[in-house]
Amino acid sequence: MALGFSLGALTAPQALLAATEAAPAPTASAAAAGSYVPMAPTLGKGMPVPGAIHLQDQYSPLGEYARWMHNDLLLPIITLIVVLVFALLIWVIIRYNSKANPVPSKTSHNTLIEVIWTLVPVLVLVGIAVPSINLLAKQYKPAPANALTVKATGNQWFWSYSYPDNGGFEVVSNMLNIPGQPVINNGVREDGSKPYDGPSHLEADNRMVLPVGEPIRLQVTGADVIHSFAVPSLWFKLDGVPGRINEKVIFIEKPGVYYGQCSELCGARHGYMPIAVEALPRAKFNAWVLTHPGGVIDHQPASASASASASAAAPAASEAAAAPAAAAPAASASASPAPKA
Ligand SMILES: [Cu+2]
Repeated sequence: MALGFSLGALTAPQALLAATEAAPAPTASAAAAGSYVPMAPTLGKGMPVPGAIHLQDQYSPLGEYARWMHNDLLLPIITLIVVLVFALLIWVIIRYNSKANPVPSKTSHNTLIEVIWTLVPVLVLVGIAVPSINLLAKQYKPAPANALTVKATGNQWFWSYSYPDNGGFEVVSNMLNIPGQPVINNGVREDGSKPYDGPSHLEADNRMVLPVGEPIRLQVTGADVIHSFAVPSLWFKLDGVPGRINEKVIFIEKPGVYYGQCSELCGARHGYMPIAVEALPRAKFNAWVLTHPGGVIDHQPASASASASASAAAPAASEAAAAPAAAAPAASASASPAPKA
């Protein structure tokens, strides 16, 4: 940010020009804001599929690493060990039973064999521990200071999502009603009544919308009892504990809709608090933010773009120039310290 401001001072005349050009942006962004339509999910992506027995396809770097570790490291090692132990057992049963081997050997020590059966398991455990501890450490790595913060609160029995960096608005997310069944939660309409609805029991009336391609600081808490925010395809699970905030980075590589559920038994309707995460490119995320009353791009009010001072507008103006794809909504964020286009 400091660099941004010093750059801004150097490029002040262009920044003024850019700020002038950005002036009509609120109207443009308002139009863009009105154009938000929820994304239709891709069948089988970010959701469970019938008959599947392994981890869901992963859409975050940590998830891909963990999936590699499970599929290509742990499963082969486990399979080899099971096959080896089973073969040894069969061999002992057949070759050394009392009929086949009436006079048993009196051997009580064999140094070579003892060294092997101590060393090999140690090496196997070290081989598993290195990537395992590496994954654990990566999962605890905090978000960068300028990362977008989003907060998920578990309630009996729905999720609410607030966006403190975007004006503090809150999205209440209820499960859609199950077709042909009485209203079981607080759902406002039936699943399948809109073309973009996902699977029943997993789709929500208002999704958690996040930008793709950037680390997001996701904070999780509980309003009443312990809940757990879990989205398998994004390799994210974190308990929401009343009176405390847990946080972890969520990073989504590709746009899409990703589903999860509360994963801590939290009461009678625990099974009816799904999580629907819609990941959008930054510009579309910004447009979605502006559909909410009081919604602002990152920390700065959208209306400040017209009146922002040249120095404050400079960082965003230079960012906007560097990223034409950011379009109108990002331009209206002129005073934002770090709009991540
Ligand atoms: Cu819950």
